[in-house]
Amino acid sequence: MRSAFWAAATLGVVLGGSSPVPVAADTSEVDTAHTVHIKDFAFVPKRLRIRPGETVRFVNGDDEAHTVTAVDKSFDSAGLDSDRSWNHVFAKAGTYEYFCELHPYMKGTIEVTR
Ligand SMILES: [Cu+2]
Repeated sequence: MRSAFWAAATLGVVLGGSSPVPVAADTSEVDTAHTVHIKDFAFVPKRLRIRPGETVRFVNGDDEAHTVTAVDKSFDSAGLDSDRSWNHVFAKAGTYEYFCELHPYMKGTIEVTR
């Protein structure tokens, strides 16, 4: 009886915990080589150079919410709470200027070159 109880309890923990599926998909599908950290009201690195088709992950390390918004509005993370991340695939070559809508002085550039 005890073992059955523990099996059920363990199963409950597994099912009740954070689902492992999105996490696994997250790490396998996302190219984590390119990360822009949002820290102390700045994008770090401020300028990042990548290849077409690569993904950039933006991670908000501040206690404040931020956005990652293209100047030309071609992409927008919407509000990104503390410790949240947002990924964007840059399919085409070009220079993408972006900023934070909540703090417009926060600016960054993604340079996509072949
Ligand atoms: Cu901001």
